[in-house]
Amino acid sequence: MPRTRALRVAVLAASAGAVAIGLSGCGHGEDRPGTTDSASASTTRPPPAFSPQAANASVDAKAVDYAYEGLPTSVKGPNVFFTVANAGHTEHEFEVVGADGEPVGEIAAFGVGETKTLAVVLVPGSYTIQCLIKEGSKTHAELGMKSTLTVE
Ligand SMILES: [Cu+2]
Repeated sequence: MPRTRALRVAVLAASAGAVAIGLSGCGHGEDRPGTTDSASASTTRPPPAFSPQAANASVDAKAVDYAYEGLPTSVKGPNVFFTVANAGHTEHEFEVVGADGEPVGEIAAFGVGETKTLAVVLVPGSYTIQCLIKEGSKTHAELGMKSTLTVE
């Protein structure tokens, strides 16, 4: 009998807590761990600058030996979401460099057959996309793996 009553009280407290937050200490306590869990889960994931849904432009490209295929010459900014597949026979990277020569975003070296994404906020202007991995004494960029992208 006491066991049944205790269970019923717990169920009532749980449903009360779910409907009206802060009515009892129990309801409040139940609400907090959920909030904390979701907050810590999102901070442990690598945070992109924005979600693919929030992109102004989505660009699908391929990295081959030694060029980028499928890159447009201009895109709408500022939120540009790149998806890059390595369709070559060696590692490649995808570095976005501003007109001032400063890198603004990068997909670090990734292997054959891999596909990586990069969410980057680009102000209007001209950008260079390049791969600086070396093949002998030359970089892939010097071998042709370099593109210009205008962000509108
Ligand atoms: Cu490369």
